[in-house]
Amino acid sequence: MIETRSLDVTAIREDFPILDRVINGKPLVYLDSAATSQKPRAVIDTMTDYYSRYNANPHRGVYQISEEATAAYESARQRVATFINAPSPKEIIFTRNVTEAINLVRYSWGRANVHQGDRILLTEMEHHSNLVPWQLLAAEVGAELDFLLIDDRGRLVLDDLAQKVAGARLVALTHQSNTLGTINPVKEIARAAHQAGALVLVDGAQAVPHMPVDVRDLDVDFYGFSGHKMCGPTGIGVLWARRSLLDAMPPFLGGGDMIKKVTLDHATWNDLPWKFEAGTPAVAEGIGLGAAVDYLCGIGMDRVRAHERTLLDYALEKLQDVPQITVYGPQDPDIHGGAVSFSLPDIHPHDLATLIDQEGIAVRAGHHCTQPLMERLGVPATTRASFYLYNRQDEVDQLVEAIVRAQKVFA
Ligand code: C6P
Repeated sequence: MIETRSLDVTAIREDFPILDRVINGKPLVYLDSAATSQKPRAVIDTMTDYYSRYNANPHRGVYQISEEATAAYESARQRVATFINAPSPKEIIFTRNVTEAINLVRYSWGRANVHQGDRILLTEMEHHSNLVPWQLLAAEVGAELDFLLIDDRGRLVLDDLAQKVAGARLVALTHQSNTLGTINPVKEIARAAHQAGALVLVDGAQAVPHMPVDVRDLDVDFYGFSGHKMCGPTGIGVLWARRSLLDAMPPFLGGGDMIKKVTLDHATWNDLPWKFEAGTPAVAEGIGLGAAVDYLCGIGMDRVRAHERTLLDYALEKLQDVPQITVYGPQDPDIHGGAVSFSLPDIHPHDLATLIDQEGIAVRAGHHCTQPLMERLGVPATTRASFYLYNRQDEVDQLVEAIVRAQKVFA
């Protein structure tokens, strides 16, 4: 039996009120944190406190509660910067989610810097959020897309990395695959990309919630993630980018707060980061994200990663016991984060997920917004279980038992 002594999961679970829910007569087993994580009371209370005591439009009022809202929102930005070791909070742009962060780069940097005949290098395992924006940009400016392929264990094939990055304008890749769980060697790829003169954008949606991320150490150029997958609220995400890039980039959306001076026919831009934040921001959500960062820091991201690694290792071992199962992604837990996809012959993933739900266990079934990857795996969909800091080893056992019971229903 593998133990996860380093994290006090019993105490952590008390922080998450939703884990008291009973579903279909059974305690909720939540194994869909890759879709969205649950929220600790600290985050819920922080947002309630904002709405109850100092709800106001930030950056605009000279009165006390507006100043309080501004201070709390900007303090959240500072904590987010520290969390990913960004050199400055001015490089932290709040967006709605990682999808918007990537689209911001597409519209602002992409339109100004990617031209006809240029190449953008992606991977076969990208979420649609880090594929479709580049398809749209390529179609608009006449650029080309190229892809790093994966091997049969869901690892990027890097034998031809030097050839593929040569002449590329941008390399855009996920840090951790939401479907396969693969943790990609971002640092190595960034080094090769920079040597070839390409910039590097990383989709960190599945990495920042689950492992320590240091954008300076990774030495990438753009890094995006979503608050709702890291114990924070929906409606808030982050784009980090190098200061020099942000300074040179034109604004994304136009409107209030992103300007310095406006005349009838002209406008000048606000300082960073507000140049990229038009309109009233998601104040409660930003403050909530700050509370989520505090919560995760209090636990320690290295411990979160170690806990998930242990659960994943255990899950990979236990899933082997299920007859005829196909488990996707690397078998090495060092390069496999806390999400595991699998399929069974003759049971559609949706049917499997529905039967598992009858036991109170929430897993996701579908293409996970990675349709080209499904094509590569040769399946229309998979069932996916994803773990977080509040999951216990016995929940993995319950999942495996539920899968075996579902198999009997279809036998
Ligand atoms: N993946 C999943 O169940 P947004 O919607 O912008 O917060 O996140 C998009 C996104 C981008 N990249 C990766 C690697 C992701 O995993 C996600 C979200 C969820 O896998 C919902 S499809």
